[in-house]
Amino acid sequence: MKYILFILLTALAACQPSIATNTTDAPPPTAMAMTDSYEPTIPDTAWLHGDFNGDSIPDTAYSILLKARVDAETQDEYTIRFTTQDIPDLYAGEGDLRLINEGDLNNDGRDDISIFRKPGNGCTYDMQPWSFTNGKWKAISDMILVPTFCDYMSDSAVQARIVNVDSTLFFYEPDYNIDITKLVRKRLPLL
Ligand SMILES: [Ca+2]
Ligand SMILES: [Ca+2]
Repeated sequence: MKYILFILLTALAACQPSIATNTTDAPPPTAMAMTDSYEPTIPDTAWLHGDFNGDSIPDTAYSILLKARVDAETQDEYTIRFTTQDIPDLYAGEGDLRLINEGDLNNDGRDDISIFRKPGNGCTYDMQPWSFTNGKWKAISDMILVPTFCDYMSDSAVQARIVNVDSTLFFYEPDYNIDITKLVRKRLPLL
């Protein structure tokens, strides 16, 4: 009986109309696979001490990889986490980063943090100072651009880009009008 059933199924299969396939139009399976290759890099970062909530107890900030880059055209995505539980994450966005303790930029008695981020292309980093205010992270100013001309900048050199002079905040940028090897001081655009 099983043998007869097998014969019938085989005959039925043989009678099925053949399905025309056009293999020239169909993308090969490997077309969906990523073909870009890249070398993973170690982030500039990643941890920082300070008293960010003003309770006189030292806090530690450290970067956490939220989402890894998927190819050479994208960047890793990070958030900043804190050892102190009542300080929420500070979302950092995409790009390898370094954390800078700016001291107290906005005169509220708490240390403030600048996030110094590596660009996807080129050598112009971006930088933005943040303050922990009323239980939330608040940007102190707009993001500023920091052209590095592809030279390494020390932590102290990065920190010196934003300064508090008599309770007024300034930032330094290359003098694009006269001599880009020199820095000029400008008012920091506060938010
Ligand atoms: Ca603290
Ligand atoms: Ca502050």
